[in-house]
Amino acid sequence: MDVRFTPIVDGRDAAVEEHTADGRLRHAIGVLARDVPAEEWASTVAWFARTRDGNVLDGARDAVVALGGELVPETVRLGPDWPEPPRDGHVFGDRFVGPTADAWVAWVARCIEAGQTEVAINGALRALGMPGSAGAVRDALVRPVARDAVERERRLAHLEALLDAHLLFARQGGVAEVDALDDAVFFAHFWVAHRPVVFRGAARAWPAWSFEALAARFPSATVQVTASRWGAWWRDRPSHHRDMPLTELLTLAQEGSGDGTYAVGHNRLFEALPALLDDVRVLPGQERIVHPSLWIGPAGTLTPLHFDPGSAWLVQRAGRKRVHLASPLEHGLLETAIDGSYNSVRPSALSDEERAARGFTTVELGPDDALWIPATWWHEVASLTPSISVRTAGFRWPDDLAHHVFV
Ligand SMILES: O=C(O)CCC(=O)C(=O)O
Repeated sequence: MDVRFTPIVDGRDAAVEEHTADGRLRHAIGVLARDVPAEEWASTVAWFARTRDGNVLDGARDAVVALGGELVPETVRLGPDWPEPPRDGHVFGDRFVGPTADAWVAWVARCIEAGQTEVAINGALRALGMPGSAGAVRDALVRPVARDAVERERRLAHLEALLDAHLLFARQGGVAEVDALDDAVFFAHFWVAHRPVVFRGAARAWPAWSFEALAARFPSATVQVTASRWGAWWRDRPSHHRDMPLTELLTLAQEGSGDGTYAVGHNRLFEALPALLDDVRVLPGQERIVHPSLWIGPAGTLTPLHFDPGSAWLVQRAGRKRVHLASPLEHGLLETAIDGSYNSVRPSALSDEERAARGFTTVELGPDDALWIPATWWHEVASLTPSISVRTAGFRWPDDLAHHVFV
């Protein structure tokens, strides 16, 4: 919409010229000028200012109305001496929310810094459709709160710039692969940088596992599997669980396919098979094994895109898996998040180009390869063949995000 206004002519006299020289009026003109030539606004604003002693912009606003015009806040453009007012809102659920009160307070403080007067700022707020914000001006004048807001805004802009720079970096780097890794290198290059790494052959020295060997070793064990991981299954895990003999699961894993029967992380398999835990060794960065979980399933399992609050090594003990990873800096993925840590995006269903555009990197794990998944990194995991994997935590350094450089 436009500001519609028919300029008056009868107010243009010497007195009007005198008033337009007043700095306050120039502000008023700056506030109101958009599609109408500045001189015409000048005469109108000055004319009304002359007839009223109060807020020049009140007068200007009245003038617009009196003359049958309409002042639409979005079309108001402030003059060059004014900081850009907050305009952008954000989408919250399915609602559009305008700029926050904080943003307005910060803007008022910037206006003061720019030398605008209280009267002019109040007028500008009114013209911008924020008539209730006079309190913000008073706040900004008498309290440090607004200056703090300015500082916060600057800091936020700085952090956003940093985030984008890191994002660029994260996208360029891909996921590193190494054949050897010690604690020091792991700490300096991956833990601190909060970057995943594939450690090829990491579990080569562990006792070998195979479907047949596990079946022979634990012939009477019963394990819990997750059946039918459809919809938001994670909201009610127990209803998707069922018990089955380990030997049956191992046979099914080798002969079947799909996501219908999969022993996933919450299955307490290591509680059922404590002897198996003795075969699990620490990897770089770990001082002991914490939260071990065992994943056994056929080709075709698909763990949807999600992130975990703690870092972990995902170790492939038999078969192959494909993992699509994305950095937590990929803030676009926050828009499609479900229940916080899951996501409706299915990277495996996207084309290579779409995946790259969303910042995904893909790695494949073969027997005894391990992938370090840093806390909060998005990952979707698909098994390409019958598969046995182990996931462990227990790192030497607190897995709290303050220890990573990005936060
Ligand atoms: O292997 C899988 O299917 C999922 C593993 C996973 O999500 C994890 O280790 O965090």
